[in-house]
Amino acid sequence: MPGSPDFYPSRVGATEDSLRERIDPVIHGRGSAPGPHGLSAEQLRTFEQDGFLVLPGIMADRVASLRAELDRLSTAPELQGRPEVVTEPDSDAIRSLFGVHEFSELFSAAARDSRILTPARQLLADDVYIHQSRVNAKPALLGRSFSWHSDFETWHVEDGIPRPRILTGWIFLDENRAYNGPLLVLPGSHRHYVSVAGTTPERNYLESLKVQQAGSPGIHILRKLAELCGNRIESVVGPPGTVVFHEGNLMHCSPDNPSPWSRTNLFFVYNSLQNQPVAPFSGQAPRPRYLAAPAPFEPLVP
Ligand SMILES: O=C(O)CCC(=O)C(=O)O
Ligand SMILES: [Fe+2]
Repeated sequence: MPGSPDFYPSRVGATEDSLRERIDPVIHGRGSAPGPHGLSAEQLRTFEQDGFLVLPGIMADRVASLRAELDRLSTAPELQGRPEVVTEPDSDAIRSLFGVHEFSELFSAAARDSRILTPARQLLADDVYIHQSRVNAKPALLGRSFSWHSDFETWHVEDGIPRPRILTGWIFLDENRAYNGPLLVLPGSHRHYVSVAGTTPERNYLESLKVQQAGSPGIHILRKLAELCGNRIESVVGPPGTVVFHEGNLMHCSPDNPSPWSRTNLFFVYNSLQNQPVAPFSGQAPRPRYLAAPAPFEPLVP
């Protein structure tokens, strides 16, 4: 089978990172807001300009049950030793739990809650399915950083997601504060594509889910990108139950959590049904299903 065209090459053996044009729109339709949970024209503009949109506390009523369910899953005998459970690079504390919507009806229901699914469908202007779900626990004192990256760059190179018509809707299960390791974003960076130097090691995810190296851009291109975006970094903070829509190609990272409180967030990656994966552009085998859902793709219904 001939390979699909690669409109967003990255990790293709270059010696230096480079900036490339983003050829896709950021929001994919401007129709009227679909129902009571649709985004306003102003919210669409914010997402389009900044690459993210924060809705403080809108799903607070689900937080207690999701936290309790997470506590249950974290110690569930059937999950012990499974690859979906990723520990921190320097301790046995849980860093991430992947595939939560497949393990738990409560998580699956949260992904279909109209307050998060309706805007996701509206922004992508299509039916959507879940490419990946995860909880990042960022435990008190032990939660370690995430390097600068664009999620889309990884999903493109390692999972074969063709175009940036994909986004993450995430829900704070704890308050996210300036000092507990919140996400740091470069607003506007999603409108540029960073093609990262180097190549992708075989089965890179075994390493990258603990400490990402391949696909994380270096200081020169980060400075250039920051300059294009007004030299401004924003931390994404808010109370539990806050929902954030995060464009797939937004450049972001997050620091260690040095505080005595956890910073736990739940992420659902929604992909447009018109943007189904092809063979990974790394040339390697597809990643396991808990990282990259395989066909058949069923549209989610709110
Ligand atoms: O949870 C975090 O702080 C960073 C998460 C992130 O960027 C990712 O999992 O792709
Ligand atoms: Fe990320």
